[in-house]
Amino acid sequence: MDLFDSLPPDTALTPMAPGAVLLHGFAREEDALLLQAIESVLTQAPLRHWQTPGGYTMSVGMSNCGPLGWVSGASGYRYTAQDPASSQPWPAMPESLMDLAQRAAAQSGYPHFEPDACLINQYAPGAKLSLHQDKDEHDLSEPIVSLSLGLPAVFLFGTASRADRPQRWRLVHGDVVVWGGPSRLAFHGVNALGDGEHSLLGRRRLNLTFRRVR
Ligand code: MD3
Ligand code: FE
Repeated sequence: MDLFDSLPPDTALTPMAPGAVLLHGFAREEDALLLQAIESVLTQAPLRHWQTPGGYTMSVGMSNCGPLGWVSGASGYRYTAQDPASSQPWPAMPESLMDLAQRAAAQSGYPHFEPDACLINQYAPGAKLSLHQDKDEHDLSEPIVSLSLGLPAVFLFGTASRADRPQRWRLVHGDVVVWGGPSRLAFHGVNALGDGEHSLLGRRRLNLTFRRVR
């Protein structure tokens, strides 16, 4: 099968760096279905603003679905099987979300991606994510798939050295990025979200990251 056979006809691919590829608008035509699945997760496990180990309250609202979820507190970051707010397992990962992540990964050279965690980040205008690395997952040869919905964001994408000046990329509704290989330990972050109104999501941006943690 040709690598491009299962892409929507107008999907463009942009290599961002070795191991990182931007699939423009990959999720756009299923956006309403995906949003419905996300909202159903958020009903069961509402968004919350974690404390950082340094004592700050994060401006991004977060929740999870799938067997493992990312949480933060005074004692540090970790993945848990239960939502600390309810002591219940995180909601199951909806099939539509799992399927999207696996199609995007396959398209990008990862045909066997089986995520066991999906972190849901919600940005209101002004919310931001400071430059950081994602390295709490056991097998760093596994990629991370990210889905952006709603208002556009300026994404900062550096190298494995914090000192290097990051590139800036605009991520818009329906964009999917697959991060693997040499990009997996790159420092990255999100600039403060600009105000606006999105026709489907309103005044916010959602970003989902699909990960293989264990
Ligand atoms: C580059 N989220 O939750 S996803 C995060 O838009 C996070 O909410 C961002 O960074 C957001 O940790 C961006 C893009 C992303 C995710 C993982 C990466 C970029 C990455 C891992 C390595 C390099
Ligand atoms: Fe990250």
